Amino acid sequence: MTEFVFATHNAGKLKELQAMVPPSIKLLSLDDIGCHEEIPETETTFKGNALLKAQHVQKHYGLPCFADDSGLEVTALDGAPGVYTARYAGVGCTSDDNMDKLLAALENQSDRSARFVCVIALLQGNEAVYFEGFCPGEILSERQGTDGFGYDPIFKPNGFDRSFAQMTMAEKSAISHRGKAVAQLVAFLKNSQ
Ligand code: ITT
Repeated sequence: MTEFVFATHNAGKLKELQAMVPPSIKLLSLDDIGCHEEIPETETTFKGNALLKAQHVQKHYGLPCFADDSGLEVTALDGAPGVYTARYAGVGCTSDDNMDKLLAALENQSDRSARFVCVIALLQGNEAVYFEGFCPGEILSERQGTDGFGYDPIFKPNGFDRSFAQMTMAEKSAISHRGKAVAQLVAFLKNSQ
């Protein structure tokens, strides 16, 4: 059994990760280790911010750790909101505020293509190993479904006629940016045992 902290304050991400990792990997949440502070995300890349989150836990709690930084890149917005996806509508905003802002920004836009990106940084001593996953799709013109978290109700992955919020967690994870990144992480951990 290997124990890792998954450095996120996002309950939706944690729930997905817990369902994805095999029983041989025990995941500890930030709550489990008593880390309640906000971890600064001051970098301009997903990789940089994933590393900051993992390093924070290693430095202050001395535990094996990985972190995910993720977001939405919208073609018509030149890749925005990107690393600012969580706070697109401002610091302290809700997912509903974010979705409203994105729907307004894409009003009358014919190109609604976008992709979700997820980068996981796994710390091994002072070295970081990165795993990346993408999920191409489009931004719907209105919310569909209520499951999931974040922008799930307005994101429809390519090849499906449902939003992420209309899928079960297992269906979403099989094709999602996070599911793809985690599959690589799990394979890496198995090979390095
Ligand atoms: P942590 O930093 O504590 O992990 P966070 O929510 O701030 O939590 P990010 O900085 O990685 O996480 O922001 C990513 C945002 O992108 C997240 O808040 C969601 O709004 C959105 N997002 C990422 N993955 C998503 C998914 O699978 N479904 C819907 N929205 C997602």
